[in-house]
Amino acid sequence: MTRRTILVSNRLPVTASVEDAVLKVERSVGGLASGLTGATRNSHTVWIGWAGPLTGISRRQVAELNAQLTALDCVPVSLSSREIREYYEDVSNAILWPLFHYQAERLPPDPRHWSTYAAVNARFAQAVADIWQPGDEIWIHDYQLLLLPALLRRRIPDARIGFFLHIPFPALEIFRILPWRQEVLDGLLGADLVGFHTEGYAGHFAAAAQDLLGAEWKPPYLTHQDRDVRVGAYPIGIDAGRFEELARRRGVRQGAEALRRGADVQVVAGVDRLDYTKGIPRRLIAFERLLTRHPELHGKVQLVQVVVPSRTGVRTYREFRTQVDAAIGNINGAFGTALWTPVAYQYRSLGEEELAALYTAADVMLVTPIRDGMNLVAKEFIASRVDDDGVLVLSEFTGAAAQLTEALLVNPYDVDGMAATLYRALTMDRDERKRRMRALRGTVTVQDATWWAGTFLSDLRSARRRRKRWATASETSTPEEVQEVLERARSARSLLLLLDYDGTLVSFTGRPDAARPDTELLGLLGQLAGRAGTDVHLVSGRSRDQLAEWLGDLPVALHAEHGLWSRGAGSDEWKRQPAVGATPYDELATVMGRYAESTPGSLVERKSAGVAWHYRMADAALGDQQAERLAAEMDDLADVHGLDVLRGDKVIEVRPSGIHKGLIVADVMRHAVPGCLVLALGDDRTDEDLFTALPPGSIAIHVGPRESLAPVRLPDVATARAFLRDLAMEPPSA
Ligand code: ADQ
Repeated sequence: MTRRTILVSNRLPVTASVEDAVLKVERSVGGLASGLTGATRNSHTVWIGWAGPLTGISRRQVAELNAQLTALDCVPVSLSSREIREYYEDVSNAILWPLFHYQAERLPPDPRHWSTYAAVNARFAQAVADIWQPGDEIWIHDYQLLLLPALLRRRIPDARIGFFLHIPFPALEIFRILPWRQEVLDGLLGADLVGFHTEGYAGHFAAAAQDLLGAEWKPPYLTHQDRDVRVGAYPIGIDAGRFEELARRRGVRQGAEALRRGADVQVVAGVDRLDYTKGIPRRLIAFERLLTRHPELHGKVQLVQVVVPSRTGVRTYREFRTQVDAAIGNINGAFGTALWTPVAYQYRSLGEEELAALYTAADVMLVTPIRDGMNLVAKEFIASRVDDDGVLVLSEFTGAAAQLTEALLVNPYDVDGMAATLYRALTMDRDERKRRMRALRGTVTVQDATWWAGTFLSDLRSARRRRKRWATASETSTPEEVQEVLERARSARSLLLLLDYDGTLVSFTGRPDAARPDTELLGLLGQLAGRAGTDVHLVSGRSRDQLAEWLGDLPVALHAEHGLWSRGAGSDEWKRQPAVGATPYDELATVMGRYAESTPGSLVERKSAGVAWHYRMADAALGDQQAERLAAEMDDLADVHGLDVLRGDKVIEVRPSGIHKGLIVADVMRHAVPGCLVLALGDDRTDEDLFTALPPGSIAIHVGPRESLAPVRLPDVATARAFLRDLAMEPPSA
């Protein structure tokens, strides 16, 4: 049976209309839908949600609608108009939406109708349970369905359930305001994976679960009531290829020309849903400030502000519209001339070509929400700029700001600053514009909708199911599972391999220096490093000298002493991990020196990270006694300097604390191609640190019989090498 992905969201992704008494239902395109098309190639997607208000539809047409929805793999959940008012407008849009966007003062004085919200969530649970079959995975979306994961967990304990929040998850002090905060946390913790746009939101959620429920947080898992819930950041992407294609169309290019009306006027664009979170009023003040400060720009710049009507059923949204209309009227009244309208305002939804024309016409795109989960407009603008030009001015309070760091970031509450940044954007030289836009395009085109959905679903499939469940030796992965991983790795556009050495690539030998790489291994590593789009990193506990001697001629990056030292592929220069504190060598050596002098046969060894005192050759009783005293003395020093005191076999070693293989991951990722797939292989306890530090969507493979948190397991070194050989070889042509 093929696996199905059941998507659940408030609205179905369809647009229904009745034209000339004929009912038309079309699947609407959007980030989620297009991302899934790419990410679920081997599974089948079913969508559950509300079909929309469809007022005036006849009874016959309702039956027709249902038939058409079925043909599109959509399952409608019907909601009464009272339910829509109370669940959707009163709770979702008038309580959860403002609060999660830090607008606590917009909450109604007496928040009500939670029971309707809960009842509608239960209705959705019923609809999902009705169609769920073993093997199906469930992916729930957004703030209207916060209770659904737990409701479903109770009905179908075995289901794989993922949840993604499209809006911010606020800081604890804001979230605590919600009268139903406990219910919301309990609801979300019914999932196996809870995803957010940014690490910041994920951290807020974890903090709330710890503080309000007493959950335990060991990233990436929250543990509560004996269940593990994976939590992570999955920044949503867009169908970038679609916008590139639109931007190249002739009609779009002509539309852009018409908007620019000659080269003399610079176009500043704003495109938003009409929502108080999008920061339109402050943006308008900033534009006005620009015109006041720079009279030379009069007649030379125009703000094209397009606003799509939204939530017209909610009172505050209607009031907000009046406010925006008035502000625009004031600017045009104060500055406009017969030949120049400073703000061209359109209150309507644009077609995709019109939208692409505006994006490509804009010299500057102003995206200045006071809070925004991600903001897709910023990404659509970037994807449309096939000319590598245009400047993005972006609010630091959007999720996008965490990703689009080459934009000009602004604090939308600092109106003066925003006006100054807008001026900077309008006067930026061509080289800087292009350099920034090229970098932005790299992010948006790689971390696109397919990447987003693929990463989320892959983590959902591999999320840990039971508390502290360590896979045992008998549970090696099936050939199908290994094949699936291999396919994923093969089809990744860029691949980053993090490989442990001893026990993973070579078997253990009696003497450590006998584990020298054989010709076959050297050939295999060379082949992997030569594979298109592939970077190979060796991460080992061995010393720099040993790794350099054995593997230094290969084009692979080396990480020695559990990540304390790193050198790039093809470089001879080792760099010390900056996160690890300095070693107070002299102080340690002085203290240990005293012990060496008073304990005949013992000696002090200075290592690259620490200092060790060896007493194997000393009198056994005296050595043990001295070791006790030295260790106690070192414990005091350790507290002061942040050191670890390791009591080994006839040796006391002291080194900076916090050295582990996971340390290198952040550093390696900073230099990696955005969106690359990370695949790590390791065999022992030190590799578990590496696995835990991997970014979301990575693949961790454990080699050998030990226990491990890695979801994929290979029995031994020979199988690990065979796996890497398969990866290095071109896939057999179909
Ligand atoms: P939204 O709040 O709706 O989404 P956003 O991400 O900007 O905000 O998406 C708006 C969409 O509407 C864009 O695709 C844009 O093209 C379109 N749009 C806006 N104005 C338009 C107009 N005048 N005509 C036609 N189309 C228009 C929520 C969260 C966001 C998060 C998304 C996805 O609030 O933070 O990025 O979900 O997770």
